[in-house]
Amino acid sequence: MNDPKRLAAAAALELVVPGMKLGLGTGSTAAHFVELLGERVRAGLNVIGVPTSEATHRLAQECGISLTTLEETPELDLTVDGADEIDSALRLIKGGGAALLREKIVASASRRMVVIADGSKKVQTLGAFRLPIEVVRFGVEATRRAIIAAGAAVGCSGDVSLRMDGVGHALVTDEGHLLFDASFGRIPDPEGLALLLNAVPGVVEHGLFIGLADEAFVAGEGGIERLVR
Ligand code: ABF
Repeated sequence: MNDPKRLAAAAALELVVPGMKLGLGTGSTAAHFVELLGERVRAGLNVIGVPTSEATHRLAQECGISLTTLEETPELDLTVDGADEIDSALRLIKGGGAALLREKIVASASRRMVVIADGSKKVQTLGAFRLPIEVVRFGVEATRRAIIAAGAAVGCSGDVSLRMDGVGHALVTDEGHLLFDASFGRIPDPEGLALLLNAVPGVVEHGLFIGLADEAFVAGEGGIERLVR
């Protein structure tokens, strides 16, 4: 096992104890965690999980992990999830996997959130990765313009475009919404941008995760780096 994403996932797995109620993340790094957790479950580990996407739901079922919902289990012990960017304050950009809404709800319902990633995700300043923003279908062009204005108010400008699926249609999220990706470039004031985006009618959620991640396991050439907020 020398895949950095799998190494990071294995490090997070050490935090799991019997009886835990887990949030199961989305993306390729989180998939490693789900697979490794499944091996422990098949060896007798007793945990339950809330998946953050339909894709993770399917994978967790295949791995034999007992699943629940936030309706049945509204308080989780630990969420393990990936990220697209991580800065030194453990602020994240997430949503490359189109699962940011459920991911943020599950992370917010968890006592602890641990991020797992390869070294390429660490950045000085968020924003090289296009910021995903989940929006309702109604009034989508008006919402796009309001998002552009919100970015401009905190010094962020750039293309804001609908995410397409593989066959030329606008991608539809698990919750039935659309996604914009905003090429804002460097985001000098993530908190300010998050507040303004939260106030845009039509925006359901965005990929700035601020104050949610408690720690991160980042796998690089030198091994696993543990970051704590
Ligand atoms: C998911 O994992 C997404 O929010 C994020 O975009 C993605 C990272 O993907 P990967 O682990 O495949 O690099 O949590």
